[in-house]
Amino acid sequence: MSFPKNFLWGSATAAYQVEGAWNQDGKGPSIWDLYSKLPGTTFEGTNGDIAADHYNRYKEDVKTMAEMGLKTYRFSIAWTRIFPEGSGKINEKGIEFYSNLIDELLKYNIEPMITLYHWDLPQALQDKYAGWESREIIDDFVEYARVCFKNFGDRVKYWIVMNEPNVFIGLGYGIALHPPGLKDRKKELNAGHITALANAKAIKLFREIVPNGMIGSSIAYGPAYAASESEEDKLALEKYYNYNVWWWFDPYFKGEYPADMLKYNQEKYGAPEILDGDMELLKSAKSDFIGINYYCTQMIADNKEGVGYNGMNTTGEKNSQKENGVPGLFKNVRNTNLEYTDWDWAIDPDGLRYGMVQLKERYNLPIIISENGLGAVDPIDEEGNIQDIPRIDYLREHIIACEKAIEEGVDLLGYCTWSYIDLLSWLNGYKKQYGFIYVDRKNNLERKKKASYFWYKDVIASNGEKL
Ligand code: BGP
Repeated sequence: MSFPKNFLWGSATAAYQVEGAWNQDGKGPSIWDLYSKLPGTTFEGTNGDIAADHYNRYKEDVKTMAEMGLKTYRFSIAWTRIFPEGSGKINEKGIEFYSNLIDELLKYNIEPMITLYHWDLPQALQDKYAGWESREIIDDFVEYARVCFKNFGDRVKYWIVMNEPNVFIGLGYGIALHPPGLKDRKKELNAGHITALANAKAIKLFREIVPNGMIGSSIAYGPAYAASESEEDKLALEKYYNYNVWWWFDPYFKGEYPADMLKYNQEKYGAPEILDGDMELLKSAKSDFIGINYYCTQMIADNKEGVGYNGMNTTGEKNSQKENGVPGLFKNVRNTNLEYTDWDWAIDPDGLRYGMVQLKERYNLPIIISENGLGAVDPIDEEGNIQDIPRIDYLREHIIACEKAIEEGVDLLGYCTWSYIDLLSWLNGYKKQYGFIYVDRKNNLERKKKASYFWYKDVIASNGEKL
């Protein structure tokens, strides 16, 4: 069992969650800068104004990445640092920051991996034309992508266009947990389609500007099982996949929608609106890899009784998650075979292996795991050491699952943990930690390496032999 020689052992963050400096050096406000300050939107009113202050401390952070031996660092660019108003005038200070970060990484032979869109839409574009609801965003997004490709494409090979369109559209337009806070299925379907068009256009432009680069998008992936052998549950599972999973992967990686679900959505909601040329555009944009963010699997059951959306555990109180579902199609139930985290996410390493094999069979593309990790409240002992053993156990098991998937023929290019450093969880605050590095929020954001930091260092040094 072994990983390929040039395997990209990595770790990830995202601008809004780690950078802070929310209005420094000409940065414009994003939808999250405003939304997180509305009462009741986030856990205990937390926001990313300061976050881990990575914007001002990136050199210190990159230094510890280098000591760890990290092969790749995945980070996102804040659109509002490059275009404070979303379009129009460029903020040179924003270009300078990411350029310096890239150079700093390359100085230590860490491969930068850029995410172009990790949810922090310029508020100006939300105000101007309702952001992802309007096709006007496509050209503004592609222009932003062009400026990034031009400025950083000489040094950056790996690019992720969108981070989890299924999450930011689903939570933004389906269940009102993210900005713009709507519950409107028709808008959700249309906005989702617009993200796919923007992704495709950006990929096509990328080919012209960064001919030797590699590009894809990352989807939040929740492979699933049927709750029983009954025909009803098996059918519900199929509906779950077409509604929630392939609905997102297919337009991004095959240039089409699952036919039955397209029919269903168009009959029921009159959406997505597909104009002439849309499907040709989707078909013509080829990704180099599929990005997946993997945390857990789902257990799916029939939902004749009509269970709808019943909220999400954002407090870390285990077992507080209620059943959620889409009436008439399926519902998510507890999987009694698995352990759950305090946020009620099923811990299922084998689901990662299984999920990757499924993707290989359906799309036959290389895969990058752009996120995988354990959100937990880490224990600190009397000497102030952070023995985050559950995180080590979680990552070890998932890395073993990667090895197995590789043996089964999956072309896995890299594995990024979420997250490199403790940072803001959008809805769960700073309480839900994911990092290798602890940030002491009571003590000037001082950094401290956790047990998992030293463990992952050995994993990388042994190319996955020493787990
Ligand atoms: C993904 C996001 C990340 C990150 C992660 C953990 O959906 O891409 O930005 O937040 O999930 O999720 P959470 O912070 O909700 O625990």
